[in-house]
Amino acid sequence: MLVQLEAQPDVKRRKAIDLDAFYASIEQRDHPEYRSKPVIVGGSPDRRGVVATASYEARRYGVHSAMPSRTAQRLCPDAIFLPARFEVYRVVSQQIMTLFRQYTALVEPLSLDEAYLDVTTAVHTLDGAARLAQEIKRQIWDQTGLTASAGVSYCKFLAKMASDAHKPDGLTIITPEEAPGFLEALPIEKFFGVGKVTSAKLRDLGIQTGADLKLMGEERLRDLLGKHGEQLYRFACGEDDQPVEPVRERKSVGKEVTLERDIRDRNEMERILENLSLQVEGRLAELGIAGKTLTLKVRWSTFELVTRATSQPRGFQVAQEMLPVLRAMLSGLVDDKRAVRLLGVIVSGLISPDEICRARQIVTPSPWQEEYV
Ligand code: DCP
Ligand code: MG
Repeated sequence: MLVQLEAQPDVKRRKAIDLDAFYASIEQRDHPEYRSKPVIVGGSPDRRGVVATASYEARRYGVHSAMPSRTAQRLCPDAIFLPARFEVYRVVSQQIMTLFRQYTALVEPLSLDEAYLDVTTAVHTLDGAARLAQEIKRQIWDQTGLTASAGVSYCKFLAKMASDAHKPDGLTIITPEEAPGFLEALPIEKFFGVGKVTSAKLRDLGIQTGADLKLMGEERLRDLLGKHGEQLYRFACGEDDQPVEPVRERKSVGKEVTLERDIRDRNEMERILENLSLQVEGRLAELGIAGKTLTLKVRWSTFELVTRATSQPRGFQVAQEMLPVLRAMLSGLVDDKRAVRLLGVIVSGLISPDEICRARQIVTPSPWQEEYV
């Protein structure tokens, strides 16, 4: 006789980690003279810009993200306004995401400075998860000189709430026992996905906290807000079974084109490769990365596929560097007899432009850094 035992429902261990005043902290890190001062990163107040973020010193004056810079200046006249340096922020983002992936493969980035981690298999208890969060926070500090806030709980929604609870440099655990009390007291605006419109609707009905949401019941919330209402009710009850969905780490950047008609003309192929490498250059610049290996992909009219790759320690980041190498690889492949139906250019072995600069031992900025200023 086989007796199947119901598996003990396992408490998942999830956490959210979010860096504090991300862009502004990086500026303070890189410019010691701005430390302990109100720093605002974003558009200039003279040019109708908006605030991307503000240091905690500036937040004390009421400055926050998405506020017109002019308003921010009025609230905090001593604020130091700085333009964003996205290429630097991207490098730090890659650093922290790589760090997270050393602890679990289940990393779901939410933005440049924030991710969910599922550490259910790495640790056995929520306390263990909290110790791991402490260790990750320390690693972030050691590797980047930045502080982060972490939230640990059994689901994504509560982990996120927990990470916001004690910013900056916070670490908050919400256990299954603590969750109902925490949620009952939580103002509705703090519930994930509740914006101005929803909160106004709810406040009109006298609903102010999680406890009120629960009292209102699933049906009435569904009538009022549709599917979102159902979700909100489940959140208020501390139920959220959304898995942490990892985004695979990017391994390459490539562009390819299937030609409208098969071609034999070498000049035409080179023109297409130039176009493709410009597109690859643009994508690399957007992502703030470069790569050590350049691959040429050719599909013959017979559908047979061939690739040729070249690596160089100084890396590839702009079309100008890719083209001579692509031309050389192309010469080794094509002859007058066979026609080509597809061409592709791929850059892999991705590395940050910083590493490339080091490999080239140059001190000048990389060719496309100016784009972001
Ligand atoms: N950001 C932006 N515009 C917004 C919100 C954010 O450009 N409206 C950018 C700037 C932030 C970064 O994204 O530094 C991360 O966003 P967060 O919401 O995590 O905000 P911060 O990290 O700046 O502050 P906090 O300490 O509240 O996380
Ligand atoms: Mg942040």
